[in-house]
Amino acid sequence: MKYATATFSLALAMGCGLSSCSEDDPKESKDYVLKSEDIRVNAPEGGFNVSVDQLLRVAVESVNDEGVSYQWLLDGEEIATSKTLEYMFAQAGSYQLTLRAKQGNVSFDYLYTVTVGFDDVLPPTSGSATAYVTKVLDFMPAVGQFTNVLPAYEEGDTQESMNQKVLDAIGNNKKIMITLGGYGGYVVVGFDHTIENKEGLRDFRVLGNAFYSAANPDSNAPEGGSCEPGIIMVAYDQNQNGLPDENEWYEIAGSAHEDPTQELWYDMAVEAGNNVNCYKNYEITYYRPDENMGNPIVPPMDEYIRWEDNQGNSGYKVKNVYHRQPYFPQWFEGDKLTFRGTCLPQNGIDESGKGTYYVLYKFRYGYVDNEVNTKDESSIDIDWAVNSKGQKVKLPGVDFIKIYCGVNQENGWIGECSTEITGVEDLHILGEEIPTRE
Ligand SMILES: [Ca+2]
Ligand SMILES: [Ca+2]
Ligand SMILES: [Ca+2]
Repeated sequence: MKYATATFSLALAMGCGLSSCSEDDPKESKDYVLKSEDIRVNAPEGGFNVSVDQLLRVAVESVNDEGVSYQWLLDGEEIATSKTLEYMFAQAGSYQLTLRAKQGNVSFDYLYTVTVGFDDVLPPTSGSATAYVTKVLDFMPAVGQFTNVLPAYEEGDTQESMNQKVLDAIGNNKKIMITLGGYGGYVVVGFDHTIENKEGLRDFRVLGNAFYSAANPDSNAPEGGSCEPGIIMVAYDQNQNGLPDENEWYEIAGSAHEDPTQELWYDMAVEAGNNVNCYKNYEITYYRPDENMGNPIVPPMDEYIRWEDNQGNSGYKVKNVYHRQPYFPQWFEGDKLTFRGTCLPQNGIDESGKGTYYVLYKFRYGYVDNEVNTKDESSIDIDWAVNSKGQKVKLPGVDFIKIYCGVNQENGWIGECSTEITGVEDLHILGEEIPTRE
């Protein structure tokens, strides 16, 4: 009975569509009054499932479209005003889709969940694939005492020649150290194959130079020393264009992403007056210092390079007496450098109380240059990747890795917290089986 009514009304609505009536015509639109049950969407149980970059088409069945407008909202933001929705999702994750049907002052919302993932099945990794970095796509360290040194900048160097120097250092298992400088400094690397995300296993390791301090005055302290965490982003080349597109990046959610208060040194850092917030949309800008305008700077210099962040903080990066070269990347031509990302709690504490013994404490897991390379927690499970909303996504594998320094902190005479890297290893090609965390 209901079906017959719907068919009849639909025919009427179509007839109306062919003639001259419109929703602007008050005489005609008052004949039909929209009711909630007049709109139907054939949604699967548990919501829609779709793959990244594939078309989701949602058709609406209605009794009568007279004076009725349709609006589609994704997580509350309008994405379409057509009756039938056609939409492609650029990022994996879970979304709330709302259909809003409106007639005059009458409005009904219909809510659906859309789960966006990947349906790709990776071909087996070929026998000739190497476990190590084979490409460097970008490299921009932030201000730091080893910037322009690791690797060395020489007059005339360009972004391209610096990328090549980084590849010569950390590519192909050479294991020569590079620095990312202070917060935000980054490198983007690629491989000759896709690093597979194997179920239940960690998949790759980024090598750093983290070590534990041998003589912490606080003998009860948790593990720490020189832990200078870099945050990892991963990209699966879903569109197969050989490049990491903006929408293809996901961040590895390490322990402080999950809950910074669980770090074993958290209370100590609070007591030391550290900034222990974990900022999700942090942004910092460093301003080129005067030495680039022909004024040599004689260290030490407390007010060397000015910085500002988007949390209302600002200050200067210092130049120390041990490293006298410019700390601002010399092949970069602009007057200021801006970096964005997650900013981790400050993990450095002066354990001597007089500025002589700094300990940079270890985060529990999920970062680079944070755990000794031989320990399991230096390795990463691709399953820890999250989208910009912090939702877990299940990538089939990873073609590109970006690493950026995750802490903005100066630690007295030892200088800024700066992530160092010597390479990346595909654990599956090396035959290392490291179970993921519980
Ligand atoms: Ca895995
Ligand atoms: Ca791509
Ligand atoms: Ca380091």
